[in-house]
Amino acid sequence: MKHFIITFFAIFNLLCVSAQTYQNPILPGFYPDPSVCRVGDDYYMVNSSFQFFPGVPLHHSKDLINWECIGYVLDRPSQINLDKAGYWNGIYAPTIRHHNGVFYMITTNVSDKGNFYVTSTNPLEGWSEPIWVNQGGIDPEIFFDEDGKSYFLSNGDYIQMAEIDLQTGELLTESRNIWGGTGGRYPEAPHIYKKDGYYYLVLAEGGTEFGHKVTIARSRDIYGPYEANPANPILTHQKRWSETNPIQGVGHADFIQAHDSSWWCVFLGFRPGTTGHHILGRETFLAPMTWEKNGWPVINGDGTVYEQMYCPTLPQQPKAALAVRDNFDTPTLNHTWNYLSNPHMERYSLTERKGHLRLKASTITLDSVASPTFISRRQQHFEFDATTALDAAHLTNGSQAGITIYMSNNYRYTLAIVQENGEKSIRLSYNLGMLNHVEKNINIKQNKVYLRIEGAPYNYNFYYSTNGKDYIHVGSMDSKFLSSETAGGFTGLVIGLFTQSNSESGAYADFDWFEYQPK
Ligand code: 6LW
Repeated sequence: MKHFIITFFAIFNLLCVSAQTYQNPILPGFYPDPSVCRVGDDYYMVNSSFQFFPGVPLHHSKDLINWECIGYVLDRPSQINLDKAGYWNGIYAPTIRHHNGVFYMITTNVSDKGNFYVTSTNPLEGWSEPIWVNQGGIDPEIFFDEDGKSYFLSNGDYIQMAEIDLQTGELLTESRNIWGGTGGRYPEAPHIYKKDGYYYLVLAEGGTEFGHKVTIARSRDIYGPYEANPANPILTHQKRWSETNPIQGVGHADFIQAHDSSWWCVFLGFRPGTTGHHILGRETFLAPMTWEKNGWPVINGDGTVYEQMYCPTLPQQPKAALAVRDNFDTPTLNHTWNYLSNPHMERYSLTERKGHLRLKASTITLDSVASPTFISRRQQHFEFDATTALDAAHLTNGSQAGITIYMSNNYRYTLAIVQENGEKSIRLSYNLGMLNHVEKNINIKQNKVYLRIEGAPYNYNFYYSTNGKDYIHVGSMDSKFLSSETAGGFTGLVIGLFTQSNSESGAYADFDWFEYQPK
């Protein structure tokens, strides 16, 4: 019996050690440039958001693995001017920190006055107006030293730093160059951590593509000189053994010591599939870290990470899965949804027809970098069904309403119900840079239609239905033409619902529900 028990526990232990403990990415879909902070055993994470409103999604977790979106940091126009911000512009990489009971979110609006920060004592109650900082570059952070001084860092050709007055945002010293990295292009995403008498300065280098990496240097003086880790880069998939890793382009890391003293880092990466084209944007990943006897950190053993992770974690506290269907019966849209640029809120209504989202068309179309009538959610899975039911009875000639898989004002596939000369049709079209084409037009008599985009591994399939049961295939389109490699930009694909018109004729459509079902 004793032997049996020992054998049983040995096998049990083996199974535990070799069991997968979590899945990367921890935030799938377009969630780039992560930064994380801890308050007791609560973790908060922010990501860049570019031309989308509200700006800077804020997630909360108890275990660093399971996250829930609890709102957005920049949720009112006075904090975020996105005028003409396309998918290369708007809000770049943010940093989040908690210091003396106050949260700081520090970022850049490249479509406005550059670097700024906002503060909050309770993120659920909102954040301050922006405090602008007169230092150029991007990827800013504030480092709070133990002696009470605070420093503002950002990148240029070098990482530059100045002491800052936290109340006013005024720089108290000249900005000085402190480190330029190890020679990779685009030294950026600087973060300083103080540990065992050293200032550790962590950077991203190589640019946010396949050559991306994380490097680190240290100094006993915050201004340097910084000594580079001989083992740099500490995280990269630009290695031969990472050639076939589904995760590529890892970099832009932020470190965090958990409440059980373990160390972790969050960082971005992307999953290009076998075609070398990524469509889900840059996503957020997590890896364990250790500090070695020589005083340098090591990320997941050899600076390589995987989708399936096998390491001890904090006790996990899974979050409830997001509802597949949104019936539009809440007083406000939930946190899944984002607008483009600064939305014209009078064109959106959840109250004028109960249980429906009314989208009122304007002449600002999906081709514009202004704000069309449009709401979107991120594509977070390679395979999914996104379906919506809408009533198009109040379209007018020259207007349309529908669903789109959207990378930018120049790159998207759209399935819409269109009205022209009093006739309605289902129209599938593509916009790929200078290639703009109506692929199919199918006349219909009904006002109530169901539109579906199916995400398949390498393409999208488009369907419509007039009874909600029988879906008719309209066409297929290759997903790689919407990828970041083809379309450019810093974002990822989103699925949007929209209306637009060629005149201000009062056209609108009522969306009854929307479903996003991963497969
Ligand atoms: C981000 C910066 C970057 O701020 O792209 O290429 C910017 N690197 O780190 C947008 O993600």
